[in-house]
Amino acid sequence: MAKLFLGLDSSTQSLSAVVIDLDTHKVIYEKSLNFDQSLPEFKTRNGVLPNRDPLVKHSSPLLWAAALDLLFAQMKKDKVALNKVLAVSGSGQQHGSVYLNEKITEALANLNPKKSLVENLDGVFARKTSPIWMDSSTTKECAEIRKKLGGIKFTASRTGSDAFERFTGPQIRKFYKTDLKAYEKTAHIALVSSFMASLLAGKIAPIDFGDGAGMNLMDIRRKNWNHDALKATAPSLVKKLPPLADSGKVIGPVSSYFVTRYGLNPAALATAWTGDNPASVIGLGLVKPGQVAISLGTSDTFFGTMEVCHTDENGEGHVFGSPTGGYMTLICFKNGSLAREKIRELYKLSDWTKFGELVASVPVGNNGGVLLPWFEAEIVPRTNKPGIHRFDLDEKNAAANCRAVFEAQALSMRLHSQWMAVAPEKIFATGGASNNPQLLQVIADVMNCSVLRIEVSKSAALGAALQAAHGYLTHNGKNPKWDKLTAGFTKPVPGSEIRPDKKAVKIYDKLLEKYAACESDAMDGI
Ligand code: XUL
Repeated sequence: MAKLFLGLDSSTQSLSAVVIDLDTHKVIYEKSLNFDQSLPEFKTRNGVLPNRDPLVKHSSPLLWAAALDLLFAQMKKDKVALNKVLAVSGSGQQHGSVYLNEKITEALANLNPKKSLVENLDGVFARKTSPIWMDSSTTKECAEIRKKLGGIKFTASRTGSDAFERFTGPQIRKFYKTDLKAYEKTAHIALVSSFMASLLAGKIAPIDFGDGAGMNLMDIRRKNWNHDALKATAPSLVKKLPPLADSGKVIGPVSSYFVTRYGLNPAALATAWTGDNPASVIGLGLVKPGQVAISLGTSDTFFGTMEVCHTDENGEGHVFGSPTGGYMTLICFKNGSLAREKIRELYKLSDWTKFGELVASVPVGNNGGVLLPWFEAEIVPRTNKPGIHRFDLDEKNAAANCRAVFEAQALSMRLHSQWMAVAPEKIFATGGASNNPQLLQVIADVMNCSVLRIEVSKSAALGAALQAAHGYLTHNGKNPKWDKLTAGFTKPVPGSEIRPDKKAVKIYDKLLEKYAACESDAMDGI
């Protein structure tokens, strides 16, 4: 008999579903729903609401709820055997927060299947919009929290990360400071992940250790709310937060809303969701310490698993709880595909093949030319002032600028991942830009290790489905092993291994120093 598990991923631009069959270890269904296209009435652009302030990036929690209805309707239409699903889990874009008033508990318990989720949620929000991870408007609040916690090093060693603009704590503090009345009316604060899990479970869901670590509020080692951090953030905060829990922990049966409306198995279990990055760790099969992956998407992320908690003294990288029990590290470079695409646009290149040809036409190391492509405020290195900085690089030379954006991104990855003290043996590359061989070659040469492509278009949703399976089995007294559970779902693309070139490695070892100096120079000037 099929053993089906459903994983959902509520990301910045889309909601995705992956259904796996644990009997055959196969993905049997995948679907993605783009917010801008499927729900234009919410008026988002790339999943974000327009705002005059370029540092403010919000989205709408109702949009995410509407997308959940649409995706379930689509699964029903596509005849997915929802009646055979044993458990549902999910992941969400990290850090984003949802502010709910005291009506939410009752609304969740009584979701009326004759109405849409949007109608059911009428009047439950204490704040209409949700700040998301792209928001960088809380520099002041970060400084206040960091100061109260004793500086960068201590903030990072307690909460897993320094105070970051997009992290939930600083966002909550800004809300408390700028709209005290609405803050006081807030009975529950959820993350995107726990908000979506609450809809599925029909009750307030816990926040898991993976996503909870992205708030600057959780004690990273003890995995409970840190009272100093709560105090430094806003008053009465502990009352507004749900409990913390293991990723994938069973909350209870799914809400009857999804059973009646879409035919979901009434015995299906709703489990705690996690963040998209922790979920991707599972989806990419990084279940053993020391395994590293890079996800080349809108932003680029560099992450891996870690047994013992080790935090970044400089406060650039993050440590989150891993759904596999230990820890995961993450460094997020905001200007990933965003910068690559901007350079492509700037030099009017019709496609990536042409871009790649130009990259290949310039010698490794770009004759010492360095570009800092911070089209948007950058997370690593941290700067709130977008800007394009060129060193020994002619703006008019399209080929050199194409090569420079790839080299800058790889060098930045190397420079800013040193604190992890993990020399990766192999890097698994995923995400849209991972099918760009020139980019992967630059990364292999800069990092001095092989890069292999993994083709999982929906690694977070797949990770979420596997998390549902793990939660279900654990709940039923089994002791599932992550390596066995994930086996077969993610394999490197045959023949995709790109090995480092010894000569290039040497050139980049040297260029790294210059790159680091250029970064400090640019940061000083900001
Ligand atoms: C991680 C981060 C992003 C979002 C993207 O810290 O901000 O990777 O999780 O959804």
